[in-house]
Amino acid sequence: MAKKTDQQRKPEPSALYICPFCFSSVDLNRIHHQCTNAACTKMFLRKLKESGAKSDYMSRNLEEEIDVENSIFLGKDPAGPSPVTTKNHIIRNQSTMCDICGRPTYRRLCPCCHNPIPQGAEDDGSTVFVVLGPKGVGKSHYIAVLINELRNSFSPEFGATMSPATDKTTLKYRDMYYKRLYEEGRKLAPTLSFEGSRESREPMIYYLRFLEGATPRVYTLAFFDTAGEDLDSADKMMDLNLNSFISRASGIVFLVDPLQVPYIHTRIRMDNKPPQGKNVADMLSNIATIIRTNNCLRPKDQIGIPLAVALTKSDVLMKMPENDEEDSILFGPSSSIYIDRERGKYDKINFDQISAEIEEYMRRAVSEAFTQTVKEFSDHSYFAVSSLGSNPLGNTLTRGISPMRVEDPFIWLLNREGQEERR
Ligand SMILES: Nc1nc2c(ncn2[C@@H]2O[C@H](COP(=O)(O)OP(=O)(O)O)[C@@H](O)[C@H]2O)c(=O)[nH]1
Ligand SMILES: [Mg+2]
Ligand SMILES: [Zn+2]
Ligand SMILES: [Zn+2]
Repeated sequence: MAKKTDQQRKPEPSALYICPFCFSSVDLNRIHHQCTNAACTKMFLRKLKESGAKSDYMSRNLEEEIDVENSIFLGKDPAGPSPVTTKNHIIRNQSTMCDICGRPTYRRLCPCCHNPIPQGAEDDGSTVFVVLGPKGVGKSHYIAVLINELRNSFSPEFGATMSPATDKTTLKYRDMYYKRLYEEGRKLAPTLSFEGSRESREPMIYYLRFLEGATPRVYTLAFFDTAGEDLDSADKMMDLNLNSFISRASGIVFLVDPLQVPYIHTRIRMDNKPPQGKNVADMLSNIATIIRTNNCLRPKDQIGIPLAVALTKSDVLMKMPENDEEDSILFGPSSSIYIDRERGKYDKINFDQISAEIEEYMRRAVSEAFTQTVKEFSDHSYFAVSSLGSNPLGNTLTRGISPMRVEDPFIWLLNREGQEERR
């Protein structure tokens, strides 16, 4: 069947794709497919039944076949009472043609977890960005606001579109973040540890498509909202399999909460300060160790994954100082964070200026050990962000949500070396 061979899009042999859902390294020549022809599953099940052979895919419901791989990925027993089932027949023989109706299939699946592989994966791969930081640093609020900003502000500005990869992402974002924050105007609740909740392990995945220019690009953004305590030790990260996620990331946003930094904590005057936090240099150092171990680097080797270090809750550092002590830890009126970046392009000058200022600020206020650890990442930059724009006093966000510079780290990450500038 010469026709069939023509239809098969043969990716380069080296076209390995990191699945952002299960972090498997996938050979794009050996993936699974799904047929969108609604009749195929029924036909497949009928054939199975008629043959009398025992099959792992046979469900009680003759409309849907069992998705063994996705069941296992979600921690469900495929042979148990409630496996994951699908109305769309899955083809596991690497062919791009449906083995039931013979038509080409357009839906590509990761062979390990059966989550989708987007068009363009062979050219652009998956660009998995992770947001990390200790408990209470503001990760959940940052992710929630960032997704909203990327969709509604960044995308129109840069000629991109951002869409959720799966319905699960849509639901998770809406139910766990958007509703509470934007509709009910309440703060988010603390995130559960992965040890306790398996479902939460699944990241929210979005496709960011830049359609303009000669070569349209698609980035896969994976937002993985960890509970800070999961990052407390290298052992724990290994246990929870966070290590492969972090080690294979295309970029890391490491968040630092100024209010948890002892030097700032003791000097700033404000209500409801969070308690002082653990040493952030140790935490970043744990992350560096994990990456080196996983990527077979030696202890002194520099790490190639771009690292954006972002100071969260910057709104608290933008007030008028009440005394000299406070003056020493606040951003003065001449701070570069007040200078707007130029819209619609990567404003390198603006980012470099801010980075230099925040690095010096962190060297002084956090520690020299911290800024030294940051230098173990060959490509790094510093940022200051605020997700809410003001300090919430109770659980209700009475002053609304007015984010500041949350998208900066992403604009920087999307413009790393080897990546063409967007405009
Ligand atoms: N002032 C200020 N406080 C924030 C901001 N974002 C988060 N917070 C506060 O930090 C707390 C912890 O945030 P959360 O996102 O749950 O932290 P996580 O544990 O890292 O996920 C929130 O309950 C807020 O009180 C911000 O942009 N500005
Ligand atoms: Mg959280
Ligand atoms: Zn079919
Ligand atoms: Zn997968």
